[in-house]
Amino acid sequence: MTSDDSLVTSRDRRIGRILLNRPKALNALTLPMIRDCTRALHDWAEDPHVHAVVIGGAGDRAFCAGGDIRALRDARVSGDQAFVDSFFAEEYALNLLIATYPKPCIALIDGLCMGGGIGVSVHAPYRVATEQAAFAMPETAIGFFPDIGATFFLPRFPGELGTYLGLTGTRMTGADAVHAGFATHFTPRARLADATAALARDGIAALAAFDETLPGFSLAPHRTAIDRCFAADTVAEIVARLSEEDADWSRAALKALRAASPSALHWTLRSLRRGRDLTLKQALEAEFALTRTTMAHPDFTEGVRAMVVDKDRSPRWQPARIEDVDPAAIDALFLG
Ligand code: QUE
Repeated sequence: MTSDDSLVTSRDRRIGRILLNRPKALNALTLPMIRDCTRALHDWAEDPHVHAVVIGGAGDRAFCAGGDIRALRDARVSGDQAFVDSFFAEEYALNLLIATYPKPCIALIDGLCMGGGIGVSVHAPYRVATEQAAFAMPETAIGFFPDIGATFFLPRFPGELGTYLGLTGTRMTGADAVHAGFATHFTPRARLADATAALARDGIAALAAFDETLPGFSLAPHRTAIDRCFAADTVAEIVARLSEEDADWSRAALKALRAASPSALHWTLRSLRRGRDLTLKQALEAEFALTRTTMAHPDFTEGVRAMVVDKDRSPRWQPARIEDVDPAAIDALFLG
């Protein structure tokens, strides 16, 4: 267990339980948490008394707000590339371990779930979202790109929904997250403790009783327009198509794209298109390679400063406009 209990593992009858336990930091994943989570999963894979693993977050504000991007920014600023490499390599290895785990893994997602939090839930075969859950891949807002296997799973969401979510960082409710593919089950927060107890008593079969009637998909009326706009091959063309729409969703999308790092939008679109043809393992390898470039770019340190450290929400991107990103420089990143 981590020295400060930021990751708590326990056994309860048939299940192993993992609790992300940094509620004041919205359970954001640190490297020690990633290491402890990995160790517990390896131990339980060999333990015949453990039939399934349940992962959840402490408190009611967040399942997990993402990776510990403050620590990544600090490492970047002090030139500690070894920390940056260890963080991403071990985080992505954990994502793959969850995807290939020999026993059922169940994520209980209540509250905010973003970035690295999606990475430790979306690859599990069972993902229960509550009516208080909020899902997002908001990396372009901090000068980064959707990683943790997002370049594998977002292109597999219906139509161009994944391109829309990955570029704009739009938040989804728990119910919408089931429609999109982030989650598989929908259960009210008030029943989560019962669900955990039932899983411990009866194993994975208990989960069927915790899948309540799903409200309709709030984006259903916009699906055709989303697919039309986000099927474009360049960020500039996506912006042009959105500008032709006259709807609240398209205005919000444009606003998000204008606020995001222009470089990050280009990395993201190229990565999502490439990910269509990759396996999860290949996608994670490609993402790791891309972290080298993106972490060296000034937009990451500036984005984390503006959104998380100083919280002024006014990043100064370099370059500042989508049309000023050099296409040849982006192409060079995606060769080979
Ligand atoms: C975009 C992001 C992240 C974000 C804010 C954004 C992100 C992330 C965090 C975060 C939140 C709380 C913490 C923390 C990090 O915020 O990925 O350490 O305590 O992890 O606008 O992508």
